Amino acid sequence: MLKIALSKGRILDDTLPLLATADIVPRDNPETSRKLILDTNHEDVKLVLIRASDVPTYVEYGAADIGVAGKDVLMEYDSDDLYEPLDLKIAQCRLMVAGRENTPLPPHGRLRIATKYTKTTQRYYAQQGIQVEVIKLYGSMELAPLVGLADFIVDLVETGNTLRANGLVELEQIARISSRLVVNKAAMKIKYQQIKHLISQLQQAVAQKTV
Ligand code: PRT
Ligand code: MG
Repeated sequence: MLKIALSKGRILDDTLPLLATADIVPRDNPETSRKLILDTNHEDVKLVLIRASDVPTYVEYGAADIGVAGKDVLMEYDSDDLYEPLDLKIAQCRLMVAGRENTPLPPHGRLRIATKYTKTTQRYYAQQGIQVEVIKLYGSMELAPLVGLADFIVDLVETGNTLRANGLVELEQIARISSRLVVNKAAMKIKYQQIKHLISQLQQAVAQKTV
């Protein structure tokens, strides 16, 4: 049995065509079904639908053998216990520092950064020897600089429309983001042939798409 963890939304939308090229097709429509475990055209392959940020956890603990997760989520999860064998080149965006143009230096000295990527943000500034105060938010990061909660935000940017609509600008790029295939280390050994086969099929599917 091979369990593949995916999250609804853009990752599922972009992964299903790749899986289809690898001849894996869910029996029910994942967008409309309320099932969390979906059968596929293969008796021994199932799709598990979970939150994007939970995918690394399921795969690390072996509750799923394989998963698809954004590099942003993987950087924040920061585990040495996951294989990351393939860049699927889907759900592409960038992790950015953003803020108001000409943000005045904070009177309190230390920069305050609002983000849901607290570890990644700490690491990014620590590498530059800059001390910051990171404020954890769960959504609507763009609001923080507008109401004085933070000087800057760290968030994903795709078109830049969300920033622009809120009068914010991109300041620094922390990383380019795309979704990656992640594999449980034990599963990679025990189900080597099956997983190896799937990886090479997905690899071809990605290559076909980017030609
Ligand atoms: O369920 P949970 O809250 O844990 O997950 P989620 O809401 O982050 O899931 P989802 O489906 O929104 O995102 C899944 C993955 O898609 C992310 O982890 C990224 O790797 C990737 N991705 C690609 C994006 C974007 N592009 C993106 N534009 N994730 C989010 N956005 C958001 C961004 O946060 C911001 O609010 O879109 C807005 C910016 O878009 P633009 O086009 O206005 O710049
Ligand atoms: Mg979301």
